Amino acid sequence: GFIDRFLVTAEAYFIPSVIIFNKIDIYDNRTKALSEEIRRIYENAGYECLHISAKEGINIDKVKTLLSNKISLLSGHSGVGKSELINKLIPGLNLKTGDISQYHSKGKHTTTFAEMFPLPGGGFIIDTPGIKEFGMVNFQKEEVSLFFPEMKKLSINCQFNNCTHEHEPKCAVKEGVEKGLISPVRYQNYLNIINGREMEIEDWELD
Ligand SMILES: Nc1nc2c(ncn2[C@@H]2O[C@H](COP(=O)(O)OP(=O)(O)OP(=O)(O)O)[C@@H](O)[C@H]2O)c(=O)[nH]1
Ligand SMILES: [Zn+2]
Repeated sequence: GFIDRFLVTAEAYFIPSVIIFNKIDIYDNRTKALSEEIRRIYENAGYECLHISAKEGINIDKVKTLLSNKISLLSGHSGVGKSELINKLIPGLNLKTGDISQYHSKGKHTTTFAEMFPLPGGGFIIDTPGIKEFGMVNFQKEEVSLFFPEMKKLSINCQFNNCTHEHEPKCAVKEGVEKGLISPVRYQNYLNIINGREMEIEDWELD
C-alpha cells in the first residue's frame, strides 16, 4: 500500500521514481524470490528497480549515477537503510544509523526530520524520517488511474472516458487485470485509494 500511494503522488507531480531493494546481502531464498516477484510487478508498471546493499556497497555506483546532478528524495519505512545508503553516497558524513533489533520493540526512529545533503557527484539528496503512514492529496476518483502508468495506458480503451475501472462495463483496465497485464496487487491498491480505505496491512510484510 505504501509504495503505491507514494508512486501515485510522485506521478501527480511528474516526479520520476525508482524502487530500491536494500539489504540484498541478507536475503534468504524466500526473500529473494519475493523481491523478484515485486520487481516484476513494478517493472511491468514502468518503474526502474534496483537491488542494492548499502552496507556491503553493492550497486551503490548505480545509485550514484541515478542521483547525479538531480535533487532526489529518499523515502521508505523506518529501518530500511536510508541513512546507511546516504552514508555510502557521501563519505565522511556519518549519519547515525539504527540498530534493527530495536525497531520493533521500541519503535526507534533514528531520523526525525527531513534533511538535504549535497552529493559529491553533483546534486542533492533529501533524507526523510521513516514513514509509517502516507497521507495523500485528495484526488478526483476519475484521475487516480492516470497516476498508475500501466492503467493509464490501457484506460484509453475503456468505454467511458471517466471510467473508474471499478464497476463500469467494457473497462479495459479490468480486462487488463484478468489478462495479467496489470498486477492484481496494484489494482487492489488502486481500489483502496479511490475508495479512501485506510492503508491495509502490507501484503508483503515479512514478519
Ligand atoms: N545487512 C544490512 N544491513 C543494513 C543495510 N543497510 C542498512 N542496514 C542496517 O539497517 C539498520 C537501519 O538502517 P538505517 O540507515 O538507520 O535506516 P533508516 O531507513 O535511515 O531508518 P530511519 O532513520 O528510522 O528512517 C542499521 O542497523 C543499518 O546498519 C544493508 O544493506 N545490509
Ligand atoms: Zn475502465
